[in-house]
Amino acid sequence: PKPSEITPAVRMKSYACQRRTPLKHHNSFLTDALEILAQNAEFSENEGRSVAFRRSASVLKALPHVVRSMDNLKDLPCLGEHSLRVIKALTNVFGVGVRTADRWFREGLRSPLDLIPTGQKLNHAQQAVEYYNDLNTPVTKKEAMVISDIVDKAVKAVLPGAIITLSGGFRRGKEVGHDVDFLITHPEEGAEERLMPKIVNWLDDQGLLLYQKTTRNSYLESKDGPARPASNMDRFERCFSIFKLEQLDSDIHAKASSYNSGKTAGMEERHTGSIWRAVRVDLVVSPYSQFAFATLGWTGSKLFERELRRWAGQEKGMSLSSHALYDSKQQRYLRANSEEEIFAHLGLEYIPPSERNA
Ligand code: TTP
Ligand code: MN
Ligand code: MN
Ligand code: MN
Repeated sequence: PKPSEITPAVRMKSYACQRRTPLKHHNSFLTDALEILAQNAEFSENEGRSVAFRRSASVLKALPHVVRSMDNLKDLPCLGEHSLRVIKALTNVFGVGVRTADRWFREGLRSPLDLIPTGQKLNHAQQAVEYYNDLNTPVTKKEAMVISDIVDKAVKAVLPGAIITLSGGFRRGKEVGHDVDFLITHPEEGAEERLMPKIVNWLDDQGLLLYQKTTRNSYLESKDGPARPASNMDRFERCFSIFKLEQLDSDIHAKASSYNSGKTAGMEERHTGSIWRAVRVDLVVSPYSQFAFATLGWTGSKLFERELRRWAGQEKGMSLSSHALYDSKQQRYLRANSEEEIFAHLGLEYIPPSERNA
């Protein structure tokens, strides 16, 4: 090939938390397929394979150019045999690849019942089935902003002085999400205890909740040891909820088909003309002393979080969770008041939220 056609080899660090991963990158057609396979592996409970696919997708997201041939992949980390085979197939027969990926996605579609935490009453589950279509319609940034205002009002009504942060994908600059995530704290340590039931009651009184399941904070009574929860789940007081979001006129006309009207959804009688949709919202309450860790932990992406913890453990002998950072050598917890301080403790260059889309 002519020199101009040769893509220069990219030196890439092997941990996602050492790399900058933008939201918009050059290889979506490959990373979409790899992530569908990752999801498939997850459904068949093959966690190892799922993570392997996610790692290779993440490497391609950080590449500054489109992958055009297998040569472009020389010396890149985390590309295993399975991933390479998929990439090879897709780069060779691009059109077929995309259609195949589409079909995999449809076949692997989750059951609406997955939305419901186990042990719920059946009528709750049945309701969730009705919201399934809404919940599969991406939440826009505009809708996230409306929900932000509602959550802000609710929290400040029950605890003046509280601080509310939009976290998750919207904090990373995503235009759409599958839900809206919020982190709540109060500068006075302890003032946040048992806050969630009050927030939930306020929202429920206003008729803003279709579903909610609150889990109590279990950090103090947990026996997990320093900064290391038994599972990846954290132990904050948390609410898995479905909001009933009134629609703006302009949005109804734009996307009429994806919304429920009061009558067809079979819900209790509402004002005539009231149109709403269901939106998944995660609320998390953190004590002030853990807020920086909670913010880092709830900003994502999930792979970025996983890689941060792997970096901490394998490269620094530290243990990171959404609650704390423990230094095993010094045998003590390292405090932090900001995400910047946590990156510094970990010996990492600070990566802003918009570049944590690993
Ligand atoms: P998600 O809301 O699942 O993902 P997202 O906001 O990145 O993307 P989407 O647009 O699809 O909603 O999770 C947000 C972050 O919260 C993610 O980094 C993982 C973290 N998280 C926890 O720390 N603990 C948990 O129990 C869950 C479910 C998520
Ligand atoms: Mn989210
Ligand atoms: Mn998600
Ligand atoms: Mn979430």
